[in-house]
Amino acid sequence: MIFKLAGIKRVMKRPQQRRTLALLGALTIAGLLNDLFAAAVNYDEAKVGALPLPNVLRMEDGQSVTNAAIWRSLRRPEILRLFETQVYGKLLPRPATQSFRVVAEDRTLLDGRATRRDVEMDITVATNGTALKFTLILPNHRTGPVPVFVGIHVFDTSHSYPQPARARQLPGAPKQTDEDNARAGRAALDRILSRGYGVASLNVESLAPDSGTNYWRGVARLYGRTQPGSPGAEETGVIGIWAWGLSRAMDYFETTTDVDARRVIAIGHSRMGKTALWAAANDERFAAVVSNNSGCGGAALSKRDFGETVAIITRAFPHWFCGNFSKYGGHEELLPVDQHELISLIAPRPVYVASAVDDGWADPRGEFLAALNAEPVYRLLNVGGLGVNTMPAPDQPVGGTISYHYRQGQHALTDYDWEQYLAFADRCLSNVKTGK
Ligand code: GTR
Repeated sequence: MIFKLAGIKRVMKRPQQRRTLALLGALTIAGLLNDLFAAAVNYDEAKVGALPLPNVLRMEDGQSVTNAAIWRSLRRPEILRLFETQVYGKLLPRPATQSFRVVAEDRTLLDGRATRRDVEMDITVATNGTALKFTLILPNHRTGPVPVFVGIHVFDTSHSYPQPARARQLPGAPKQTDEDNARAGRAALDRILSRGYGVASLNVESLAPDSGTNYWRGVARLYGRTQPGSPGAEETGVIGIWAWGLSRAMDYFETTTDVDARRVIAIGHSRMGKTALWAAANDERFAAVVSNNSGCGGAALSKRDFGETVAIITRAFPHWFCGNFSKYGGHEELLPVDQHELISLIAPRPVYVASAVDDGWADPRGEFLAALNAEPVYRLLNVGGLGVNTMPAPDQPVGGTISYHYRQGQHALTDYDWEQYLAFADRCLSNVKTGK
């Protein structure tokens, strides 16, 4: 033993070997942690569990919701309140003072077929202020106000060719050059604009940076947060702040004659899909919403143990939610609300939920089931719903006022997705009264 210890000590004296041992130790610990973590993620449908979902049409006190009036006056506010107190935190109030400035406008985008407009929103709360930034791209062939898709980071606003459909690259795939990206960006934009839609993207930096230590330096600071730290029990998390930002963009759309504010669709991929759903649940000015691969905390049911769970997401991203949400990690049976009820808050407005085959992390079946279980509210409000009971095969879009598809491929917002969303928008916005 003494000999062994002496041997190790001798080795530890040599810097190169010391580093190697430290690295091996770190790798083993990281490996063990990875294995533990991987073991904790379930991808087996047989092991999902059978936690019952809250009945969207039954009040907490057991009363049935039998008509639209009870839904509107009692049950909808009750569900909204549960999401505010247990999942996302209550949205911040609208700022007392806000104004908009067009800081740049380029009418020559896409060989003159489009206009790019960079807007800053000056916001003041008490004596503190900040400027939120977003970029709006409009088709130049418009004859009146256009419908618009709006989301957070729907495209990279710093790029000269915003890329609304850039798919995430598979590891090992040939690296995309700037030129490839520019080409993909142009094609996607062309598709959206030639169909008569505008598209707008907000930046998170001045709204709420996506960081547990820095998120509070955005708008939260104006509303009283003075230091880092995870959101308190019912305090607005970052998803709530981002959703609030989408409503500020909507405020701008109401002031500009180029956008038809009655035909604005909130859209988001992944964490921004969660955001789009929560924004539209709160702000009924959004005519419709698209959730692309939004997963846990978005369209996927929390009470299913498949892919990312409440425990995993609140550990990795505690700043996204109000503090209370983390209590339900591993105790989902206690959660008084689930994500089908988030979708029900959108009713009677159209909603599109989309999943991808290679995106088990986001639990495609959980996303489909949330859409399906929101349907009773859509039916109560006489606007139809999903129209199917079983999950469709890949690349077979289904639905009506609630629409759904399960696309081949990975976690991304792709050309295929945009094609479906444009058809959905054409279909469902044609009934909305247009114009200003
Ligand atoms: C993941 C997170 C998901 C999803 C995704 C994304 O790390 O676990 O909930 O939001 O990020 O936004 O791309």
